[in-house]
Amino acid sequence: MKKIITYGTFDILHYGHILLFERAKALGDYLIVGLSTDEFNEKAKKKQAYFDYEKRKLLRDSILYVGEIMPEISWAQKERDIVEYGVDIFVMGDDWRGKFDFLSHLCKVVYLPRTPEISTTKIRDDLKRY
Ligand code: C2G
Repeated sequence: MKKIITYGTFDILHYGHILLFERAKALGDYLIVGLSTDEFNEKAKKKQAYFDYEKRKLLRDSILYVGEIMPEISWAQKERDIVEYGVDIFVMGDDWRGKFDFLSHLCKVVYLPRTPEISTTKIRDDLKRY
């Protein structure tokens, strides 16, 4: 079974996230999502998600492409996760291109094109105008 892993906050779920899940899953058989915890968002990413971790996790559980969710609590957990989960492919959107090449000694690293016209920030900004 070919395992894929990806990480993110996935706040205010939108089709850009779902397309990423779909394309990541298409690379293998089982997709693991490292979902950024609220604490990791606040401390490391300096951003606060609109939905808290439990709600963001619930949305993911309903998605066909996602095999399982685990918490992303630090930038440094990826290497351990790849080994412990027996991951074959690490996937991120290409806004991260190059940032995770250091993982290529452990598994294949793939950057998928972002869906350009949508983002959680854009949704939040657009809603402010209503
Ligand atoms: N994404 C995408 N298209 C969009 C928006 C996001 O393909 N329109 C992808 C991003 O490239 C990323 C994933 O969806 O691979 C999750 O995006 P975010 O929730 O914004 O996560 P991010 O803040 O990039 O944090 O350790 C990695 C980090 O947790 C990633």
